[in-house]
Amino acid sequence: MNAPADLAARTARVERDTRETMIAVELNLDGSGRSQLATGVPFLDHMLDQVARHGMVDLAVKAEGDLHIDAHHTVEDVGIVVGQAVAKALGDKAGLVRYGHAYVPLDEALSRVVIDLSGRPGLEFHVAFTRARIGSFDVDLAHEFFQGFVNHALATVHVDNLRGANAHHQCETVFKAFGRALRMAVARDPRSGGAIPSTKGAL
Ligand SMILES: [Mn+2]
Repeated sequence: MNAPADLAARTARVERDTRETMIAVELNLDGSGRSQLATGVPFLDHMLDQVARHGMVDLAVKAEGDLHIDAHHTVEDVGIVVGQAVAKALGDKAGLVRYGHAYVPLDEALSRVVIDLSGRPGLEFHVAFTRARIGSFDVDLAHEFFQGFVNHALATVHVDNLRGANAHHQCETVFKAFGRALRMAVARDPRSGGAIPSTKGAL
C-alpha cells in the first residue's frame, strides 16, 4: 500500500547554475534537523545550520559561487534555491498549517519572524545591525538571503530584530526564529482534513 497522499515525503532537490553561482539544495521538510552545508561562506553555513536544527528540516546545500568578487551572489542565490526547494517540497499545500511565528532570544538579542506561505512574495526586514560586518560577513547579505527566499518560496516573511547589541547574536536570532517559524508554518494540520488553508481554495 502506498502511504496516504497527505503523508507523502515532502522532499525536494533543486539545482541552479548561473555564471555567478552553481548551487544544489536537498530538503526534507519532515526531517530531524540534520544539515550538510558547504556554501563557501562559513557564516552562512552557520546560519543555515540554525535553520535546519530549529526548523527540524534536513538541509543539504552545496554552492560554488564567485567568492573572488564577494559573497553577495552566493548568499542571495542560496536564498533563491532554498526558497525554490521549500516551494517544490510543499507541493499544493494541502493540509498545511500555512502560518508560523517565533520569538528567539540569544542573551541580549531578541528577534521575531512571522511567515505566511501565502503564494505571494513579500519581505519586511527590520534589523538595525550594530556592526557592518560579522567577521568577514557583510550584514547586508542577511537581507539578500531573505529577499531571494521569499521571491522563490512565494512566502510573506516579516523579520524584526527587537533588540540586540551583538551583531552575531542579532543575525543568529533572526535565522533561529526563521527556522522555528518555518517549522510551524510547514507543519501538517491534523484537523484540516487535507484542505488547502485558504478560502480561495488555492495558495
Ligand atoms: Mn553563533
